[in-house]
Amino acid sequence: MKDRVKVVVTGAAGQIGYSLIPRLVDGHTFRDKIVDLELVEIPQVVDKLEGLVMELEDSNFPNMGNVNYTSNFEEAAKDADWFLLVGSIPRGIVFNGKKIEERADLLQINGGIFVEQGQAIGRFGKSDAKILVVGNPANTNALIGRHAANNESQLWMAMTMLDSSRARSVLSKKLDIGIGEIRKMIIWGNHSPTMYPDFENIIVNGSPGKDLIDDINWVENEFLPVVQQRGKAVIDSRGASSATSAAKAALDTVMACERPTQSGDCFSAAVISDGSYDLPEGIICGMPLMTTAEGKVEIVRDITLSDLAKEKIKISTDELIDERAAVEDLLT
Ligand code: NAX
Repeated sequence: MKDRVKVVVTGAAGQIGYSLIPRLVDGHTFRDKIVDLELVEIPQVVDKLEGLVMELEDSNFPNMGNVNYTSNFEEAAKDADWFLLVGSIPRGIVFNGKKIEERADLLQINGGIFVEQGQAIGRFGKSDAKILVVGNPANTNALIGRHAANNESQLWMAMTMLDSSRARSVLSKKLDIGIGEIRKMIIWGNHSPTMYPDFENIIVNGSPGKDLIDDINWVENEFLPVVQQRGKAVIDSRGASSATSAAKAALDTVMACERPTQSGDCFSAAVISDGSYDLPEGIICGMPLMTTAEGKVEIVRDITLSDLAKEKIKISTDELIDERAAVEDLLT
């Protein structure tokens, strides 16, 4: 009998969901495991998921198991292995009669959602469940969810893989090499324009790649701003935020956790900081991670940070500390 994995996806009727969900059951992400899906939406939207389920059925994915859709997160959470928390309330919409413009309001509203979802995950999710928060502000949402879950054996992550993919794309053009030749593209800090893509620790074709760049003006004036502002550039052009690339990044994160990391490599996601690299403790911070042969995700602890890197990372961790302060009432 084939192994099964149960995956909960929130925001399932959104644009990332549409690109993400079919690829969870295509036999690649979870290889030959049978994938049971719980698709979660808010009550106003949940019925739309009937159409998505029809499409999934019509796609004849051989590894698709049971597919359910619901607005009841607690029900969905029961015995789940993976939670992809994509759903959140975006800036600019009217919520309870008020237009949500301020970051503080955004943090509070989404924070409330993540308290409820976190409590349910802590109580009903598998003890070794992995949780990937995509919905913004992702790091602080993950912090709130993790606190509410109060279940140390579960792993909470916020997604920085898309930032890492964007950085690899820019570097591959600069160095005129294939994407696959660049490894160890670490994103430090917050998933926001303050994040720090660590060009100094990349590995190119198995060797340190920093000297291949050797152009600090390009780093400061092109690489960092292009990567940090890429999300905005996509919105300005498309009139909507990144969707297919965000879905791919979520799948890449899942696969990075599901397969052992090759020796000398790492992947990017934000996890609870434990003081490694002198980062402030108790924030969900982008860091280098690896998955062991036993399937445990750990922080990689042997990266060297330059003074330049430390200075840039501090800007991002200061922002995370400010965000934490804005939701302090949700963390008590
Ligand atoms: P959409 O607005 O298309 O979809 C979001 C969906 O979430 C909606 O259908 C909404 O009804 C649902 N939702 C809201 N609250 C919910 C709740 N409590 N439970 C279940 N569902 C709920 O947004 P989409 O483009 O799919 O983006 C989703 C989130 O990803 C946004 O917060 C966006 O900012 C964030 N992103 C994060 C990225 C990252 O790298 N971490 C990159 C892409 C993206 O910007």
